[in-house]
Amino acid sequence: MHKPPDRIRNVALVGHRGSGKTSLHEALLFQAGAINRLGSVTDGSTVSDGDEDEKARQMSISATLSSFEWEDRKVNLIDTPGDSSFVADALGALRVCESAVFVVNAVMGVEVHTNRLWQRASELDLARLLFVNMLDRERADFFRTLESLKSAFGPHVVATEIPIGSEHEVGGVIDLVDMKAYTYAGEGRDASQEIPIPQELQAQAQEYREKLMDEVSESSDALMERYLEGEDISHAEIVAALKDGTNHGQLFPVTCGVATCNLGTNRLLDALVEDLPSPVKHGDLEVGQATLSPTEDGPLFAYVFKTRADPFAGRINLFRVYQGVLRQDSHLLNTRSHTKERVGQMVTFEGGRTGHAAEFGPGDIGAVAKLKETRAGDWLAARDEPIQMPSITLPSPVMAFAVEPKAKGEEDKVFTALRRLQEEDPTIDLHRDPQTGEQIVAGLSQVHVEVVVARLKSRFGAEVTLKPPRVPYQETIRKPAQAHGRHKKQSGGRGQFGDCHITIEPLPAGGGFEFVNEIKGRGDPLGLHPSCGEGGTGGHGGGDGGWLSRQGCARAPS
Ligand SMILES: Nc1nc2c(ncn2[C@@H]2O[C@H](COP(=O)(O)OP(=O)(O)OP(=O)(O)O)[C@@H](O)[C@H]2O)c(=O)[nH]1
Ligand SMILES: [Mg+2]
Repeated sequence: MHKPPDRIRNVALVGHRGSGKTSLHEALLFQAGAINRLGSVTDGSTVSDGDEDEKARQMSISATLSSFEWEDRKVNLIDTPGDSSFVADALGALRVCESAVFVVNAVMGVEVHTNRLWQRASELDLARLLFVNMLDRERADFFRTLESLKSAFGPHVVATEIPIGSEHEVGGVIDLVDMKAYTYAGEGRDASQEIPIPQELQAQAQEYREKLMDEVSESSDALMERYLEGEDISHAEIVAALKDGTNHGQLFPVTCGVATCNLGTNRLLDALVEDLPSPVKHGDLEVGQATLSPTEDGPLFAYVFKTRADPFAGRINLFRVYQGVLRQDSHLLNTRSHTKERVGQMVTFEGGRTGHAAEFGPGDIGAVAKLKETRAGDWLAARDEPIQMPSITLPSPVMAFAVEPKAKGEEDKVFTALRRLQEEDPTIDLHRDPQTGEQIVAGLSQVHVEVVVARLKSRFGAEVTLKPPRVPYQETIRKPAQAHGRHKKQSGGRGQFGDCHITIEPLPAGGGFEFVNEIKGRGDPLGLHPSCGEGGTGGHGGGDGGWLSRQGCARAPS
């Protein structure tokens, strides 16, 4: 049985490189009981960042999906890479989720990539929570970070809690909705304990509570009136207004903690299921002519947002069901290739363990192995419908290398593997330079291309060398010139005689090639001047300097 769509939460963890997303992903899985040990990025023991190259570089390279149950909701949590070279996976995850948790480093505040991702989340109309992480680090400052968030993302960014203590003395949080304080004694699941609000923090807590209430009361005129008249607003009313504002992208609650110490993550976990929208609440998806509703009855439409190339399991496709129920052993259409696909084994990722599922309901996210044609960006549907997600604008590759197999005769193996990695990451460009004949692999940075090379070896056993690509020097016409040629043939029968005068001159850059026939009267009785024009293009190197060829040609049988 699948979870009803109103019990599902699809959440992407996004943020700048190294802000602590993978550590937070780990802490949330641990807190929810999906794993029994809190792994760490530094010793390479986290569920996400499971690939060897991720462990070696201590950074996320691909998106990782984990599904777990909390408070009778199914949470599909996607940890995304923060490095801009691997932005394709972060943008892909944002597309299929209703909500995003922005993880922000409390030392650095808002960083450049956070801005870009926020922009994308706004375009997609996603609900957003913010988690100010790394409160334990030297020079961490929650309040300075909060101000940087407000100035970057507007006044509706509002703290729902503030920390107790700072840097290595951070010890807990104060909940501004209920005005209750909690300390954390260690990393355990039950480490949080309620305490009275420390005396020295009471004024600050009151100040931030008022800021929160100002925001919350803006949600309705009636609430605003009562608030201004000094009436008590109940816990339930505050929570409902917060939830409503968050769901409609009008309010962005800020929580805080220390992911590596599991501090504050229990509260974030509750917020994921209580405050963030389900696929039902987020509503229908309009794609082209089609309107897809998260209901079980309609024909099935599932979108593939991520492909992973595995040398043993083949292609693994991560999908999101937008309408209907995706069942094992069903036959579906790939609407791009118009080919049939039989859905074999479907997979769930449950905190490091892989499980099997017989079906996925509307709004759910899962994975399927061994589809023949399907890859990221494709739709699987019950009927052939011209349906396409608006394409994501991805950055263009800037770092190109000529790639060659290390061993002779391995061309096929290397280029097949490269094409499979390209399916996994659409920002990799792979092409043959028609002028130099070299195979070029290009990416968004040096690290990006290095990762491709490392994955070729570790996943496909294909070793390559990279070289700077040869630059195909091209010639062009700089100034006018003239030439004259004569053709004579007298080997029996009627002889041939031709006389050709040609002038070449440059055109403005990018002007292409122009041929002007200046033969007057009957000077070319057999109509041979087009061949002269074609002959003219052959000498041009193809650079961007345009050129003009004028020809006066006289030809007559002798
Ligand atoms: N002191 C401290 N260190 C943290 C905290 N969260 C994460 N770290 C450390 O910061 C480093 C980066 O953490 P990650 O969880 O890998 O960050 P990320 O956002 O997933 O990084 P990318 O995937 O590369 O963008 C690791 O060494 C973590 O151990 C925290 O709350 N406090
Ligand atoms: Mg990470």
